[in-house]
Amino acid sequence: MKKALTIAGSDSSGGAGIQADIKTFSTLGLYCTTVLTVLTAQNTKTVSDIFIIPTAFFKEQLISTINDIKPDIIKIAVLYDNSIIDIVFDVLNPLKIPVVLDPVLVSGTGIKLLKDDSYSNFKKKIIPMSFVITPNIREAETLAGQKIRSENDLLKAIYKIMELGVNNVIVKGVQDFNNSSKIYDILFEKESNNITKIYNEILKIAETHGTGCNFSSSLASFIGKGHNIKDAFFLANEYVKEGLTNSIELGQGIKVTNPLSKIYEYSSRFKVILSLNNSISKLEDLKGFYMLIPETKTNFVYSLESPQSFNDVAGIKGRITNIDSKIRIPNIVEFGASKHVANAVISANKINNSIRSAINIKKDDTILSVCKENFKCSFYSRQEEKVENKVIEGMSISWGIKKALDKDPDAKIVYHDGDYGKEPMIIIFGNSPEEILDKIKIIMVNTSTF
Ligand code: PXL
Repeated sequence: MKKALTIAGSDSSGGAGIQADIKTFSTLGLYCTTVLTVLTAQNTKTVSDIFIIPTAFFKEQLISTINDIKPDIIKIAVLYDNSIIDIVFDVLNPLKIPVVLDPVLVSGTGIKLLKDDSYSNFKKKIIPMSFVITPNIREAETLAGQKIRSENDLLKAIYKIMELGVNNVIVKGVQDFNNSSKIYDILFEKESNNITKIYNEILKIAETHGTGCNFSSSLASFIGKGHNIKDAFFLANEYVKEGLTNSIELGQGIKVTNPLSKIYEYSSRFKVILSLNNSISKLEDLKGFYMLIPETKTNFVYSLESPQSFNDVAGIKGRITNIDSKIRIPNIVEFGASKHVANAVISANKINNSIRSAINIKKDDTILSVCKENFKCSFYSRQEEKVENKVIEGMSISWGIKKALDKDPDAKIVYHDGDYGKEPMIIIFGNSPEEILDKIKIIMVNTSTF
């Protein structure tokens, strides 16, 4: 496993700083060691205080960590003052490990994260020991000591920064000088004289907390894994976009990027499929279950939390059918495989968000009375549905489930009596497929079908 070292500040709100670095390095498969420079007390609106780690302890963290765990890549962000800069230089410069430098000068809310009297030391010692530096446009202006108002200014600023002794410069969040609706990041490579620009949609970049930290730590991850600077630039851009698209509103201030969103999504999808498959094989063993299968057959579904579309609901491709007393279950469980029962769960979840799983079964008098004796039931009548609604595919079910659960939001079973050409049906809801199975067993025992 590749190992990263990040030298950075703590962000108590969890969106930026060391917290962002740990999430990003870990997501991208590197082991992340952390040496803290400052602790910030902050939330999504402001940095209210800052505590500087005592110099001797900062040094102890660094020495202790790297003497044992030798990093493949180093990321440096908040350094705060001269004493920290001197230690970082003295300890790390001789090691010749590639450094990704995120020159964090002030927090998003304007608190200084590098002291004024430390700029020159920072430029003299830290920039020359770095493989790449990743300023945003304001940081680039400060480092180059000039305003950037045109493409020409930008190139001049990049040259000035390179002259400080770093071979690769990435300036983030440049508003296109000819078209204000466009924004780009630019990489300048000294060795090849190559310029690479990546255009991104405007708005998103500047207004989300943690973007800069996630960018530099993902860039460091890809370089640490052996990519060249240009590939790492593209890959980091994609990674940051993903976190931005899924950013979350945590507090009253700006949104926070969520670089773990893909990991959560994949693992949730995997768990849903596993659990549904497990319950389906148990259902297959319930010999009398065929008696509960309606003419139009059965589907069994399980959704992610707060499902929004069919693609958030796993179901059986095809349906559970029976030939006489033999149950046939196709062994393909997929997201998006069910329409009708999936629709029922999507609608039910909007009213009762603990509902994530469902199965449809036959409605006859015996089955219904057992359901009513054992569970809270509600119903809807398809005759009450407006014709305009009936003609839209899939609308009847969402309309009906809403109607039934609005009457009784705690109901776990919803039924309807059918309509012209529509079979009456019972839908059993639950939090999980296991819960649905338990209900099926109770119904089977009480209808003597077990
Ligand atoms: O995003 C820059 C940054 C880095 N590190 C820490 C921060 C901030 C911005 O607020 O607080 C600790």
